[in-house]
Amino acid sequence: MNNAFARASGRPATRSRPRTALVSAVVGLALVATGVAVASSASAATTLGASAAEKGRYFGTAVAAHKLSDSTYVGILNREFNSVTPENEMKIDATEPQQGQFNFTNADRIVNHAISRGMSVRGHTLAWHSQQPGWMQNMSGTTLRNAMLNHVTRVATYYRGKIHSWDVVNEAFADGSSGARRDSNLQRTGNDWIEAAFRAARAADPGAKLCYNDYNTDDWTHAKTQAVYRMVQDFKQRGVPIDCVGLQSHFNPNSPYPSNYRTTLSSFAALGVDVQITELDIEGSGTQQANTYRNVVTDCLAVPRCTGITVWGIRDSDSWRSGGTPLLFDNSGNKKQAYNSTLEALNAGGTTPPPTTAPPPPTTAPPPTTAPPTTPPPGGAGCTASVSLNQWNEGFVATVRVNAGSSRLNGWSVSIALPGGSTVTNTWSAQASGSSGNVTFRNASYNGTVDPGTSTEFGFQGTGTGPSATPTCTAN
Ligand code: 9MR
Repeated sequence: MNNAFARASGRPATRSRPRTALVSAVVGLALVATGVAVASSASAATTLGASAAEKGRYFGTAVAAHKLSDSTYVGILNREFNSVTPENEMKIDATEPQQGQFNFTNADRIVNHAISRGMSVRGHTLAWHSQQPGWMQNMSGTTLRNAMLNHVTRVATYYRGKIHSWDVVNEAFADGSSGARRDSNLQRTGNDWIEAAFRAARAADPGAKLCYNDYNTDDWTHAKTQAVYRMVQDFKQRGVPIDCVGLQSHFNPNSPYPSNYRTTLSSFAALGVDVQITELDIEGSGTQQANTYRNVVTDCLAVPRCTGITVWGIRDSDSWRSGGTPLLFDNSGNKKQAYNSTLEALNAGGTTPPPTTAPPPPTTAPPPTTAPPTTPPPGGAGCTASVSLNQWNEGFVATVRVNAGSSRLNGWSVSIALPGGSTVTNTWSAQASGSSGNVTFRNASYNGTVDPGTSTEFGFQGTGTGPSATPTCTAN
């Protein structure tokens, strides 16, 4: 990793970006024109990380620990990137599989790999409604609140000094036009659960930037974007410790790159937080994909507080949406057209002065991009279930809530009709029978018992179109 930025600090210099850097002659002229002293060089940077570092930014990727033995993967990682995000290894189910028993083995493999090479590390994620271990899914109220805060404290303390930015809370807002918080066991502990998590994270690692991270918050006109904006504004006004907003930026035909993306970035920045593009992938190919990557990078570089970009994987085959070939390297590790446009945009980029005012919020909410979840009230004994869908072009993630009626559930099964051609590829917190047509999900060993009037959650990922029919829940 030949990267002055990463070597110098080990974390992105976002509070005071370096004012001198080795930059290309073209960029050098642009910066001189704005009064910034720079040294110029005759040639442009040849890797993503080096080019981003010249702009005081990082360029990162999600990394999976089990791929660190793949020499093609590691070769690209070490050559191109100066920041990493563990793709799954720091999530709650990975780091605290049993309550009070922490496991950092796989996360440490990534952290050690990164730090020993001068890369910085984004932590993902301390508090989330999803990928909770079974013991946490079963909790509620004060017990859950305390367990969550203990988790935040223990994990952030363990990694103190090693993480440049933490996704303290992930995906806490609902899709659609409501602008509401997403219902979850954490949300039901009280609306202040997010700020409580941020305060605990600050206490545990005062040097880390603390981020709120979400998806479908890229379009400035969307209700969800506006809702997150209002929360960050409120946190800043009340002194809740928050330093950054993460825009996941998973782009695909259902959730395309919006032409007002730069407005979104600059509007959040104007609240006094950094903005980070945290899980970038862009479905498509060829020139269309290359141009969209170019636009995203150009937008980020135009906003001084857009401090870094992370792509959600290295090769297309490493992507959670591999069918959409959304990344910068092909399955063999060759650079794609999108790689070239990304590097060109990084090399061409400069910065503009920070915006002073945010544009006004839209007066009308646009239609939701995904159907809002419906939660029928559980009636009588037995159970009901509802599905919340995150759909993209070739696949989906379904989150299913199982609600107990007036009697305690001692085991449940949920039958879900999948449209023709759709296949379940991955299930968590339940066991699936079958993978297409009518698929039945039975409770896992730890979440079969659901008290009257409470609920539990499981999820699955699939290819094709997600379910639209109401699921059938059966109590054992
Ligand atoms: O890429 C991750 C994939 O390997 C997991 O199966 C999935 C399970 O939830 O999570 C993926 O990462 C998600 C990230 O943690 C949060 N934003 C959405 C990402 C894609 O689902």
